[in-house]
Amino acid sequence: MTEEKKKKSVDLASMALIDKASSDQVNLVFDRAEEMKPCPIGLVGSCCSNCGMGPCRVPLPRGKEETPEEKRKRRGICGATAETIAARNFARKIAGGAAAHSDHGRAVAELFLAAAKGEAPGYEIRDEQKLLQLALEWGVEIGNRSNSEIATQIGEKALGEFGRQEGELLFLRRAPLKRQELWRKLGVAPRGIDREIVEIMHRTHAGVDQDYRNLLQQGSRAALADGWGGSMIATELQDILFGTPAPVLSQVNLGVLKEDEVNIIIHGHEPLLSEMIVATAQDPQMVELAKAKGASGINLAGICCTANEILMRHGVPLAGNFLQQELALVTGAVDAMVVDVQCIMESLPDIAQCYHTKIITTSPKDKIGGAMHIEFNERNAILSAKEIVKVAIENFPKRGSNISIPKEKTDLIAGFSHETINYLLGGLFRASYRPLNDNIINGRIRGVAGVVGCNNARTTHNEGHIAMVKELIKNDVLVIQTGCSAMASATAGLMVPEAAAEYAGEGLASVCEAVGIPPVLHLGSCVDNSRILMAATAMVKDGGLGDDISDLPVAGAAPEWMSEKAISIGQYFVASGVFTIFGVNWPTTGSTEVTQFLFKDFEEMYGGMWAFEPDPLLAAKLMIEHIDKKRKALGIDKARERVLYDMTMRRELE
Ligand code: NFS
Repeated sequence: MTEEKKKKSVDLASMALIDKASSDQVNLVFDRAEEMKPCPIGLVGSCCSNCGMGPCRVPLPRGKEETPEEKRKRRGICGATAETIAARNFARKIAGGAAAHSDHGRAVAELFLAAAKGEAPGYEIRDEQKLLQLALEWGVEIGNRSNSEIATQIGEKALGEFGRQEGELLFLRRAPLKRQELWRKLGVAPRGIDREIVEIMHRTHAGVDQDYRNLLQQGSRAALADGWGGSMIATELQDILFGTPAPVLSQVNLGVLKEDEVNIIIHGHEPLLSEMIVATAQDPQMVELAKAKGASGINLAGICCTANEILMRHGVPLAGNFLQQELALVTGAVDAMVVDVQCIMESLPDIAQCYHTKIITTSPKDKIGGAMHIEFNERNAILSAKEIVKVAIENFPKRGSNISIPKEKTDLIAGFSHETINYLLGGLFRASYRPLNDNIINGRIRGVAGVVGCNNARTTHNEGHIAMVKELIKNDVLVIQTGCSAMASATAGLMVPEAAAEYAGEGLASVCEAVGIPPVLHLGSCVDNSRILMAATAMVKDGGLGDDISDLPVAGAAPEWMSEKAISIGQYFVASGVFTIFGVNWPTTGSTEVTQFLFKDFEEMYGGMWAFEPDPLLAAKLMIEHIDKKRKALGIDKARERVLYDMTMRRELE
């Protein structure tokens, strides 16, 4: 299928707004993707711009076998081979992704520490139990100490993880023992979070590490520092500070915007300020002010991972995922869009000019030309939040008449933290993963798949996520999700308990019905992929499914990935032992050796490996095959055959 003929989205609300944008003469990400083709050399990792002699291009010769002589000559000016160039580019993507997640983790740790010391008014410890658990885990004395003293020491320890020079990250000890030993043996157990990222930047500088294997191993080390470091710190401390998510009912899609209320969209990633905006929007004074301006209230909605954070903890509805951020403005009904960091399109202020929306940046790390800047000050967060909400309210009367809010909105249940899954499956008195493991062993649940990641304008919005997830649950694979992928499934109605009967295979449906959960569980934002690592570890520890993550009948996927963060996530999934498949395109195909190393050799080293398949149904098939391979190795394949036999027999009887 050619790019031009591809549908832009499978979502009706998005399609209607794409049409509206075209009649409003607004240029969208979808138009830009059509106008600009990807550079075919950069796309496959064969372009190097790491020094001033390049950019050097080292593409594979087209349509013919390369002679050894030609291959020997396929180098950059500095002499770097196509392998080194592809591996350097890949490692730098990991560094970018790990840096983004981890800098988010650092910001949370800094706020956590300030809150513990009483220097961040408005923030307090919401989950005391989790605070104490972490204290026990990290060897922080509890005794008669106050929460504030304990949290101060935890905050200091957490911050120390970023600048740690020696030893290993504290959270590595959470992983199955066998995995920890493997990391040590392979020399990829991360020392400090910042250190591993800096080392990638050093080793990928011209003329440093010129062995692709060695580069990609450092890639694993930095990625593990993300998953078991920066991201896990973000998740854990956010839970302690803002509360650990529990199941909550909400709605998703652009239809959550309201014609008669002040609409504020919170977009970005760190829930630090957005937590305060949620509180401020409920402030009676603010609601009065909104009414004085002719609105009947204040309506908050989220985009991207900030949306997931405030959905998980407060039930704030989701306006949409990455490719819907511009479309939200096209409704003409957004009075302010507040952004912090990551996945924010620079086109927003330009589009906002066609309507009345105020785009408000809040982070000193993320300013955008044409946007208004109200800096978030954690020492006075309530004041920042009030100022922002006021700007939105004042802007409400300026709405034009060119307004169109789509009808589409779908119910979803979110809030499945690792702790909630434990509780829901095991019950209050016996919280454990035992029932999940038992149902995997008896074959009702075939396995578990983590489907995560972004949207990508090079492929039809949401199509890959929804098709893959439906195929997996149809085949009795329980799906756990985060990020924009979770939002895609939610719009398709897959995150309500009723979806089990409609879309899931008989085995999975029977378990979901008994427990009262949807067949697709929303675990949160992209830093919350650390919850997936914890869930996998809990499955190993509960027993019966091998003694390492690589033994589990599980798989991971990002069918519409686009960001460097997704590459970092994929690499830490793989290095943790998970078969991980990406769609859209693959950034190392310019080097057969590098691709082979990631796809094949990694399996021997880590038990998990990368794969690439743009067709979501074929990708789901590969995931199921991997799950079945693991079932067979565990000796539980027969159980499933019996379950299937039962089903067939029942059908014959009917
Ligand atoms: Ni994840 Fe979340 Fe979405 Fe991709 Fe961006 S919002 S951190 S990077 S686009 S899933």
